[in-house]
Amino acid sequence: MSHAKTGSYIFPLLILMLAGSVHAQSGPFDGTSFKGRIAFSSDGNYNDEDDWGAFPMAVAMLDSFGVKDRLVHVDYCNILPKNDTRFYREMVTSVLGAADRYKIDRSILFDCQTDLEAAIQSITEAINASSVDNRLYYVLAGPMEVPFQGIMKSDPDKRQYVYCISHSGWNDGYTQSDSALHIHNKRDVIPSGIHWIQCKDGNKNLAHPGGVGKRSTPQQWALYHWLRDSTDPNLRWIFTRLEAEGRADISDSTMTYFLLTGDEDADLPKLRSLLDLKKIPRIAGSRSAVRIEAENFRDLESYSVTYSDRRASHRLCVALGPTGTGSIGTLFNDIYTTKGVYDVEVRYLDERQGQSRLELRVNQIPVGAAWRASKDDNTWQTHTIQNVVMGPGDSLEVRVKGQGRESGKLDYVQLNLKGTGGGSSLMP
Ligand SMILES: [Ca+2]
Ligand SMILES: [Ca+2]
Ligand SMILES: [Ca+2]
Repeated sequence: MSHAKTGSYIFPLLILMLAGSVHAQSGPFDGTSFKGRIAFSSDGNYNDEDDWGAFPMAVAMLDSFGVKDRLVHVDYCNILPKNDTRFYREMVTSVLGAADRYKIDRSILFDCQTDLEAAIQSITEAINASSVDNRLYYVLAGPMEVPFQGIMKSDPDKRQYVYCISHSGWNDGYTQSDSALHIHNKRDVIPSGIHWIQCKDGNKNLAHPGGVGKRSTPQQWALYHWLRDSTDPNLRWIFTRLEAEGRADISDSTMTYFLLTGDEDADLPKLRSLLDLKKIPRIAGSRSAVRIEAENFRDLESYSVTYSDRRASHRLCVALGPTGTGSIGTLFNDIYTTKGVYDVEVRYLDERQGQSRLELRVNQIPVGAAWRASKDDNTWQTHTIQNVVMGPGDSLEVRVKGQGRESGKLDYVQLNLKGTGGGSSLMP
């Protein structure tokens, strides 16, 4: 892969000015107070046991950060096409057990197997209660169907204040073996007007092992013995929920850690420090790198999502349709981001069958020179445009003019922060 660098849009003096200024907290959490509300969506009733442990861990995080009063909605057991009675019973035990231990009001809990209509209604009401000063952060730890139904019934004008957070291609509806469990996928949700935020996949650091049907080894269990041996009885109880799983997998809880810290790399030492040692970590003012997956751009014009290239980030990318010309566009609106100077990476596949022309635009204006996919070696390439000044609310677009039989595949656009801008708080 090459690392081409082009363009320069601001003078070095401006970089220094921006780098030296104090930037506003871009939240939603500042280490003390959480601005807005939180909602959870979980499965656990079929297929994968991980939420039996991940859900209590996420609630324990809210408790440690002192923000559990911000939780306004929980839907769970939300795999609708199938339901395994043993899985269902264990997930209900985890959800009600966590709620009672951490004093979450049961009135905000919605069992999708017994109370689906009320679950959907609750999502709709949570969205409709949103405003510029009271945003909703909806953590998606199961399939998209129930969130989809709640979002579709909501007031379209309120969706701009809703942030859906996901980390998993499976949850998002992309799977080869379990497609029968998914009715709608995230592409049915993303164009609705909500903001879609994808953090890194928690299976890397918080699943030992990941994968349905596997068992943890003694060495893997030992990584979690700080829960078993804690002086906190609630953490000791969470360990019993991992034992019920038969393996130590709390991967979906990575999203809640990210929501409350801006840190996409939750791991066991960090969770131990927070939950057992009760230390609040440093909260990111602005993330140093924000990756916006191409498959999560709001508007795909002549582009569609392609699944299963293992070389692609989250194994998903977008490919051009037969017209050979298209674009992807979205708003830059991730959490813990700020106005600043960014190096912008565009990740694209340079196929042998053509030399497509690519161009990046910010707020409809081209930044940097257009370039061609002319290496023709069938590898993913990173093209970097340096020193782009942008901030939350700005629009991003990649325009591609296909050439030959190249399909113009795009994986992601990543913004790497070089210096932060002063002042404004920067959400739309
Ligand atoms: Ca899950
Ligand atoms: Ca090419
Ligand atoms: Ca991707």
